Amino acid sequence: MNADGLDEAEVRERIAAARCLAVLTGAGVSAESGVPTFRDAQTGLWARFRPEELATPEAFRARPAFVWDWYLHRRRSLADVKSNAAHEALADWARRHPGRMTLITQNVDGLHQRAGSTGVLALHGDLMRDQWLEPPRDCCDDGELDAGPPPRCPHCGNLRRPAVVWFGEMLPVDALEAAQRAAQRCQVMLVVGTSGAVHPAAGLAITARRSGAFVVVVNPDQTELDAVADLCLRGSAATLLPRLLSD
Ligand code: BV8
Repeated sequence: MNADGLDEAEVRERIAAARCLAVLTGAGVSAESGVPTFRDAQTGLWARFRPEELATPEAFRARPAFVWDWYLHRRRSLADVKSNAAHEALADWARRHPGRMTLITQNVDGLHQRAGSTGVLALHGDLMRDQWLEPPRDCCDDGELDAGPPPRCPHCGNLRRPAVVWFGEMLPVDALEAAQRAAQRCQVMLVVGTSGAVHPAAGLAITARRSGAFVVVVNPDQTELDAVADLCLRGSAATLLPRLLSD
């Protein structure tokens, strides 16, 4: 067996022995479903912008229709997308081992939930849902909207926006606190398909390592969390996760 085989065997043994397994995923876990990652080049009208320039409250307030259309484009591209073997391996393991996995995702594509994962800690929100831009008044009713784009309250003009966490916005407190608890308590953390560039999500791997967990990066490329990991398994999520989580 080559070194990688030994590494995978060690990770499988540690997962089998772990009372608590935490998994932190990023856009790479959806790559094999055909969903472009955040680092992939944007397409079409938005090609000349980096996501960090579009996924902000300032960008939305400055160009609401342009940013709204970017989200509509991303929603439509998700309509026919299927979860892949990585999402399914995670959902299947959690079903076989109730209460032992905490799945934390930075993704907003809903593919973990589509694969059957429950209790997913979605740190960056949900691309398929909307919310009010300003705190809603009595007149704001999402059943009665002017079309826009973006859709708005016909009475006070409050805009609808995607229910995602933009850069510069706080993460949902309950999800983040639950993720931090899982990072502190787990014996093993798998860090799958993330460049580790976005905080505070990426910091969860540091918390896990500092709390004594065995941290494993699963990624075909180098990441900003490689130095935090005990082991880096170079490969794709849809190939490696079914092997690491088969028991
Ligand atoms: C906040 C929703 C504070 C929107 C997203 C330090 C501490 C705290 C904050 C900061 C900090 N430093 C900087 C910040 C600010 C900022 C930040 O992190 N900026 C970065 C760019 C430096 N963070 C924030 O603004 C956060 N908020 O800190 O608030 C605060 C406090 C008080 C009061 C007010 C505010 C909010 C961050 C959330 C941003 N929203 N998404 C939308 O989607 O439109 S983040 C976005 O990036 C996506 O969710 C994405 O998932 C995420 C991270 O990217 P990755 O998932 O890692 O994806 P990426 O493309 O980078 O990498 C893909 C990886 O997959 C690669 O490594 C690739 O090799 C790999 N891969 C490819 N194929 C495969 C694969 N892996 C496996 N298998 C494959 N087949």
